[in-house]
Amino acid sequence: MKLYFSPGACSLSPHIVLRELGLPFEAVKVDLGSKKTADGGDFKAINPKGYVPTLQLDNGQILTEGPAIVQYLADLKPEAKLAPANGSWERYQLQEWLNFISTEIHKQFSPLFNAANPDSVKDAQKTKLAQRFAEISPLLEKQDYLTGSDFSVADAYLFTVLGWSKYFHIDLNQWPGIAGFVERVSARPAVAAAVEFEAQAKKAA
Ligand SMILES: N[C@@H](CCC(=O)N[C@@H](CS)C(=O)NCC(=O)O)C(=O)O
Repeated sequence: MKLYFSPGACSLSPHIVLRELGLPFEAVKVDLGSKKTADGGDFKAINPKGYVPTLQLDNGQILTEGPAIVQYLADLKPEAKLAPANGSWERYQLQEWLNFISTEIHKQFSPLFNAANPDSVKDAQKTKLAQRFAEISPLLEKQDYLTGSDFSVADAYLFTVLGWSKYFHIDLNQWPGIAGFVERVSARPAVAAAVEFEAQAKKAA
């Protein structure tokens, strides 16, 4: 399997999941500006949408969209319990979290990355994000992870997007549940390995 990624982008979520599962994979760095892969290939020929994460299976099939990719990966190794069984109520609750993170957090960060947006737009986005963080923080004070006591693919995704707060001077310590969550997830060996790998990949740019 190949995971097309960009250091620190939302592709960190499936990267963490691959390492948590101990699955063999090749990480292929993508330059999101030029849409070139590290070996100079045309990334848009692989994913015409031009964004990461993108997963390429050994048979050549391509899967895009982070929430779909992490569920596909978790289902390759159900015994690792990174996602509940398909069709179960708990699986729908996991999907509820993945959709929430995608639409209410991930895509609310996106305007902050666009230098062309005025401060008024960015401030409004920060207010929305703060509201979401305030909503989920109490839950994460009561339990270690989003779905309970066990780490799931939703936690990999939430951890990934929370990591962008540092670029925009959003101090996560305002929300003790969130701050504790980030500390817990950072301490997981697979997560630390993924983060370190991407830091090195960024330096090698
Ligand atoms: N809907 C996609 C969005 C992925 C996405 O936003 N990827 C960003 C990095 S976090 C990207 O590659 N942006 C470059 C671009 O859109 O040109 C998903 O959820 O996987």
